Amino acid sequence: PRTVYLADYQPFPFTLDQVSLTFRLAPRATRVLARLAFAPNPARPGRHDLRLNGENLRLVSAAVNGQAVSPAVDAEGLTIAAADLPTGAFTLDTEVEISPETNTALEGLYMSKGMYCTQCEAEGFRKITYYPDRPDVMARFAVRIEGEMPVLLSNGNPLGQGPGWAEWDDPWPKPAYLFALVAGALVAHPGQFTTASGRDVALNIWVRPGDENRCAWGMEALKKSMAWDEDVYGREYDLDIFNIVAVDDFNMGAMENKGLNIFNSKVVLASPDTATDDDFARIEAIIAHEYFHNWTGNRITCRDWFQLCLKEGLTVFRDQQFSGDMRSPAVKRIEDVLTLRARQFREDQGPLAHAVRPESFVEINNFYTATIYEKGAEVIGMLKRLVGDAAYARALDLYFSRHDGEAATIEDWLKVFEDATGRDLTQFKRWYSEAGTPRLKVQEAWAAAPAGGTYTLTFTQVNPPTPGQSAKGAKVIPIAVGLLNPNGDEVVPTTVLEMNKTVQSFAFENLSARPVPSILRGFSAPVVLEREVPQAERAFLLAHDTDPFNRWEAGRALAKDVLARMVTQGAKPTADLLDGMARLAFDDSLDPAFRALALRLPSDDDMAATLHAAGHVPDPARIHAARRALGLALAERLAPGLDGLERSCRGTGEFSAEAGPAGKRALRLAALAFLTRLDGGKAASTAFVQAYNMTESFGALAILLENCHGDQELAAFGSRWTHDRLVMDKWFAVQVGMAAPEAAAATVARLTARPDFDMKNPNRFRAVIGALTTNHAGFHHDSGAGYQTLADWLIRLDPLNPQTAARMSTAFETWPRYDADRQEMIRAELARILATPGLSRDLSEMAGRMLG
Ligand code: DPP
Ligand code: ZN
Repeated sequence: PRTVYLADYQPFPFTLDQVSLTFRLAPRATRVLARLAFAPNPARPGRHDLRLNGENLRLVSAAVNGQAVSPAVDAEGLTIAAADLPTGAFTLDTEVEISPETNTALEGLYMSKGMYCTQCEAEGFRKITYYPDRPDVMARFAVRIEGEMPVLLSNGNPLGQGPGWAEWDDPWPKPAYLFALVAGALVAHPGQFTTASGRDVALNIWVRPGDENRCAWGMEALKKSMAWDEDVYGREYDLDIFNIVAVDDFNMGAMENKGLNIFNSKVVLASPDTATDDDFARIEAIIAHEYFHNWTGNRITCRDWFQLCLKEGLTVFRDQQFSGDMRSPAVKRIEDVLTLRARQFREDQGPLAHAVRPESFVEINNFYTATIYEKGAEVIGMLKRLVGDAAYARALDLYFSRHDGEAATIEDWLKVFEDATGRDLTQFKRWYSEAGTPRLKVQEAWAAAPAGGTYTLTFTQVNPPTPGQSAKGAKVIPIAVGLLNPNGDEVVPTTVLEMNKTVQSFAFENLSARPVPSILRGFSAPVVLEREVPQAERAFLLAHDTDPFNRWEAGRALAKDVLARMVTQGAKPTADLLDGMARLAFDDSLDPAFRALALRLPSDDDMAATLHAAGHVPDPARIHAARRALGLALAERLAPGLDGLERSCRGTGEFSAEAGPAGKRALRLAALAFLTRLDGGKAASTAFVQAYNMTESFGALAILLENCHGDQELAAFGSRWTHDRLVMDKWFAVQVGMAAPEAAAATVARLTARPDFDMKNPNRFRAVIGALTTNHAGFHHDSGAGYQTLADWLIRLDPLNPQTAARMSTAFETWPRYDADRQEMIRAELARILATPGLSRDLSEMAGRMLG
């Protein structure tokens, strides 16, 4: 397979103003008629062949300016020689035939339970018609759909419709990856929004009949997002209609197609009965994310796919800001850092590490990663911290006014900040070009003096090598620091230190006593802090830090220290940790959501990474056992107050998915989990029976299964929800996720043999096989059964859906952490995958990179 390089970028030789498409829908023989109005691109002087992308298309006819032509067709597209083209502007008409019903890759035009839908990002449009399928070709689209379906949707504004047809017109130029079409027997949950400048916008969430009562939350989230983007970024919606469609078979979460967002039904449909609080929060965030793309992604798009973080990093950053504003900024920040460490740090520390803006790829679908998305968002957060809120706002205004309607680059993005602030961002740009997580070592010095002492922090940054990048330069690192007095008072409020050298010192003068530092407040940079901290100091910060993130971080670090010693030395949990956690658990002045997060122990995978970084070879079984033991010790320490805590957090009255009540439910479940360690499952069984929403019902079930109870409840849950595909995904996932280490692979075998396991549905596949990969001790069981099971299923899925198979293969990326036996077993599975005849470009790129 061919490698694509950033350095090879060239503009497309033709401009394309207007696209007219006609779809004649039929499950196995859809006809697509395309009229493309090309003109020579002044940016590429001379005469050029016309090369269009196209895959799995049957060309019926082609004509240039109305004259039939016979282009050269190959497996990846068609070519019309320059000599066969007019010298000026011309029109190309093509007609192709495609088969949506047999399209199991879920890319291009496909069918999901009788409904037609599309997914074109990144390179799916080439499976619909011959086209310059690249984001820097932006055109206006007019679409006519002919088909016997009651609802026929595309991008833009509706032009007209009648029985069996509809026409749409999108006035905003867009790349083909934002094209969408939906046709089906759908019903709308309608809404309405009036923009700041008075434009009335019709809103709809389109679903299959029966799902209408699960749309209200998504609709509210959409309205909140529209208002927030006006208030905070000054961005208004720009069409008369905004449609969202829920689809059951979808590879990703959702897609920001212009005016017609398509969502995996899992991240838009919700009712209190069927969705957990986590689902509600995720739906709110993803609705916002896709809506925000209308400006950051659609109005300003990416010049090429190497710039993917231009839209994704910025849009993730914006959706994180939004969720923080809707909920608790501190809790949201903690959750985002947990995700960053669990997914991005893990990626950055393994064979798949790549830069936020990579320089080459084989299959672009493999680069929709935590690095592009989450680290891409962190880089923007650092930029904002360095320039300040006001300058950030000025820079964004300039970005929108300067680049509206364009396909932009990271250079354009940084230039806007340089012009708005006068700052030189040359060094900062390393965050985009260099992979890897910097390590930040800290040394302290204290010089007492009668008039006031001086406290000096010296930081050393280490930028470890990653595949293909051995030597790296110093990064610009914003380090937010606050200092506390030994009595717990803050003597220096949060100050952002700007580090730009490999070793750098910062002094704080006139202090009355040696302070306790709170470093990297709010997680001000995506780095690993390396500092030997006595447990007593962590306990002090857990009790006194005024920065909620670092307060949580202190507890987290303490728990990791203790767990690491339990694993490596057979140590016992310390009073510092147990007492600190108990104080926090019962401190009613704190936000329940924050307390629930603080009581959550580091995951097995997190501990494996932590131990590996500290020079140990992590043993999954011992980690699992230590984490269980720490859970029990905490339960015993908390025991006197658990019952009361659980009771005081019970809900009363009407269900609300807002952050306040959700936080109480989270704390209640945390208490219930500890109680279950002590009471044989009594309290959790009662909670399961009395649950009046999915959060409590599913939460109690998961707690029971985690503690080897709950057979009866599992059966009851399964029979109650047999006909609900989204809830049944939870039923599948929890069994695998909570299976004992030695039973995980067998649980997968049992569940995949069921008739309702459908590997073609990505949600169901992820519910079962994905849950195996997150059951750390089960996946890494020393029998190798976990590895073998995953490899078997990836090999089976690959011919049907390479994108999802490749994504899930990243479960193997942590192999270098483990012992020689496990390394050998994983590498053998990767080699077996790689040797499979006819393997997709997607999965072979991933397996190859992981093998190194
Ligand atoms: N662009 C989608 C999103 O991240 C994914 N393809 O919103
Ligand atoms: Zn996105």
